[in-house]
Amino acid sequence: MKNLPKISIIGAGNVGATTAMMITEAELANIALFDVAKAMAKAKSIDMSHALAAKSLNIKIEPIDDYKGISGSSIVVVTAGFPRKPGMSRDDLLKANADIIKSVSKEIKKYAPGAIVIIVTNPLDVMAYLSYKITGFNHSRVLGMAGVLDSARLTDFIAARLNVKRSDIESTVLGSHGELMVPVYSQTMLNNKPLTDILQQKDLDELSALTKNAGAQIVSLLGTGSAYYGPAASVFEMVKAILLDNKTTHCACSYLQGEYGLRDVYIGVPCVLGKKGIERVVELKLTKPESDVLAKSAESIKAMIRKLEIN
Ligand code: TXD
Repeated sequence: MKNLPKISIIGAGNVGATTAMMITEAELANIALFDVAKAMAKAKSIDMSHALAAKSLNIKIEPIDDYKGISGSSIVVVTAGFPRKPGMSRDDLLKANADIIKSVSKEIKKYAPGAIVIIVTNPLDVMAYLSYKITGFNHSRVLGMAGVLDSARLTDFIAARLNVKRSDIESTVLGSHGELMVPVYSQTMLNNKPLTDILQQKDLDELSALTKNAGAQIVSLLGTGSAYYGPAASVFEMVKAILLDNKTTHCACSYLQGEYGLRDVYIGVPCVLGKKGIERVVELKLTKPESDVLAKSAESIKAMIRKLEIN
């Protein structure tokens, strides 16, 4: 097997397993896969190993039975938890998933103290904060995935709307992963031209509504479970930037210490990703309405954090 970095994925459900497949297909890292449903994690690992064999790839996916198996990981991706059911908001998952994130974070602290942690479990911003508190890791090593996905969704809607290439678009979506996400059109570019110069406010509002509703639309169409190809591809992009030390900018859920006028909260902002995890937060110039929504978004995250009584 190839001598590559090790990534552990906690939660071998839809997002976790799809992420494992994408990372190994790209020959980025060997994977250790853990789930409370141990037989399921084992079954998926075996099946994915067969897929890798079919593609003649010498990458390892191994199921692990306990948390000792995560030791030596460069990155731990946490997707363990319950997904939304139709009609549920991301916040409805708060208490149930907080218990899971608490216990998983304790194990990461114990067995992978040098790892970078990428939280995926919803409600994302709150779970990232909780993991930061429980692991006690430097905030640069605990981040959440949502902005890459929300930006990708916006990109897809813009490309369809304007009939242009996705690769010519660079979207920026900040804020919480939910109703209060903040698409920043002054910083969303089509061939380096801001979208505010291309579309009317009414069109931009429509794009925002589509982006905000994208997750719920998939939940309601699926009937059980929530989106996973888009989420897994978004985790993959973050993992790649970190492992390859790309120092590229991605919207990610990061701890803020005064940036954007916000403090002691995890929220989606543009971040430079590299081998340290979040190398730095990029401060964009926002319009007053944009920064107002961002502040509101931070308030709603803080209100949920208070409900958990972490400190
Ligand atoms: O943008 C984003 N951040 C998101 C977040 C996009 C998509 C999904 N989002 C959230 O990720 C979703 O709302 C859930 O909270 C998680 C995982 O979503 P997924 O679709 O992968 O859910 P599954 O398929 O139900 O998988 C979750 C797995 C499942 O196999 C459980 O057995 C396992 O988590 N699980 C655990 N594993 C380890 N340890 C514990 N304690 C545990 N509890 C459940």
